[in-house]
Amino acid sequence: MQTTRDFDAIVVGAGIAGLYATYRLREMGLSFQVLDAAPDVGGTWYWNSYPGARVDSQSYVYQYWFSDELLSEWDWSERFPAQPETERYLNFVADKFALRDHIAFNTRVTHASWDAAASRWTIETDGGERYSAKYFVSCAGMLSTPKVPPFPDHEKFKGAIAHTARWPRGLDLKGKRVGVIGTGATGIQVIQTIASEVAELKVFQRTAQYAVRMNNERYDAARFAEWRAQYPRLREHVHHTFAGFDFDFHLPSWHSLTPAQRHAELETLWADGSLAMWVGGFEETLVDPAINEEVSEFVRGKIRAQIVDPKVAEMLVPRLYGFGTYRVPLENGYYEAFNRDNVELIDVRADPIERFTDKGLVVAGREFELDVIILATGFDAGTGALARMDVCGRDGRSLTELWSKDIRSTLGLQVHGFPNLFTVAGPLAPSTAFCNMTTCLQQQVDWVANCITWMRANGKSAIEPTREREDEWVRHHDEVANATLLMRTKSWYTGDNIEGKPRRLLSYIGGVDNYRKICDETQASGYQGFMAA
Ligand code: NA7
Repeated sequence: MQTTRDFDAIVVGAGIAGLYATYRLREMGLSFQVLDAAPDVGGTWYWNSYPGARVDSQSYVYQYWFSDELLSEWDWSERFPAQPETERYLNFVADKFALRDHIAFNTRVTHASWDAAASRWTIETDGGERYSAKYFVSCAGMLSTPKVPPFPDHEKFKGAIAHTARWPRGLDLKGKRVGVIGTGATGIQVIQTIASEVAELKVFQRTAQYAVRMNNERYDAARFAEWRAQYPRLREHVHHTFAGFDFDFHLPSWHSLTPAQRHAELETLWADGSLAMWVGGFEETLVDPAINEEVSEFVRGKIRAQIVDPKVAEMLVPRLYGFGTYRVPLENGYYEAFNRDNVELIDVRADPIERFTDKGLVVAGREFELDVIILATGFDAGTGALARMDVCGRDGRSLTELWSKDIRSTLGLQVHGFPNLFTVAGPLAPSTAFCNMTTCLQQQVDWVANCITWMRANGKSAIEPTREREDEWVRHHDEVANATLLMRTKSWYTGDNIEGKPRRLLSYIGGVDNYRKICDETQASGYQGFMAA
């Protein structure tokens, strides 16, 4: 007979959030088990090992703050570190704090159900293990379920097909004929990195992007020491900005400046070469269509200036949506890659990819012969990972079914009808898209850990938001979202990249500072709006 192992908590995921949850739960003296489908720690930074993968947050704010010793021991080598360095960092943290002992790798959750009589979750895995736990903490990531478009005759292709989010380590692209499908933040990083090493690169673009030129910098010990000296300020400050970075919307109102002054401010933002161009300049860019169009035109000019062939330039200039209403990628040589003779841009908006063949793929009747097809086609964001776990809450309600009709949550942290399920980086929190991830993930894990501590101190065995509180949060979330231009654009932000997914801005856009205050108030009020028994 199958045995069930009992714990206080089951944590899913050993990425940035999961590792921190492991640390916190152990400090609290809980018995727990962490489960991760990957063979090692890292989450996003394990799976996305494609060429050119890099953090778009400044390294000095993309890290853990919980240990002074850790902060004093780890030096970042760049302003925007590449994937191998970030993965090394997470391994360093896991080893330093002996976190691996708590993690079962190569283990995927296949089912979880709430037993109301026992006030416990039963959790099953693909290896046939069965666990029982009071608390079910998902740290499964908001961009962790790859989207693989159903291209006809996919299986016929005789070369290699690689999704960026399941990158086969060791895949050698040198001298190969490579096709990249997708030009989001990921595709851009791949394309600019491999263009000079492959024989031929065919880029299949459906939607052009407003990519901002990254201003990366290598840090030597002296330069990095300047940042380390700022850690006490930074660790506090990131929780008080709009998007969890060191910068914030800081400019005066657009209309209070002359056109020349605005232009000068945009040039300064551009020169900074970071996401400050997006969530650190003029706040009105995200809400006022006329201002947004002016900023968009400024960025279009920057893009055009980098491309030699005017026809190619016009293909790469976005027009269908405004700047910042879709995740702004940072680039380092992306546009210049299209000036190379071995790189060709193919528009697949008017003429979508028809099918794969044994030799490559077909667009508008033309067959492109390829050795490798790279799918940089994104994710089922926000809800994908949890929706695939077959989570059944109170009275047998299914989270998968709920979210297939209406994506709801309370603060992105809990869902009505699912007691003791904690959804770190769940939908309707800033962490899906509008946050420097380490800021929000640590804040959310802290919220969960504090909630469990409170439950234990107050003899509560189950907690969940009331229906009314959830309605209120969803209403507030929608009000804030609808006041922005984001809802006008179709992308993974709104669930539009996945057929049949209900449309809602997946990420809370009321600001990290504001969100944190609401979370803190909820905690300070003794979880008002939540039922705890
Ligand atoms: P994204 O931003 O969702 O980009 C996916 C890209 O793939 C995008 O250009 C899509 O075009 C394209 N795509 C998806 N399906 C197809 C089909 N069927 N045909 C052609 N092109 C297609 O994912 P990323 O991985 O780049 O980035 C996700 C986040 O990770 C990023 O925002 C960062 O926060 C980190 P579309 O735009 O749908 O026309």
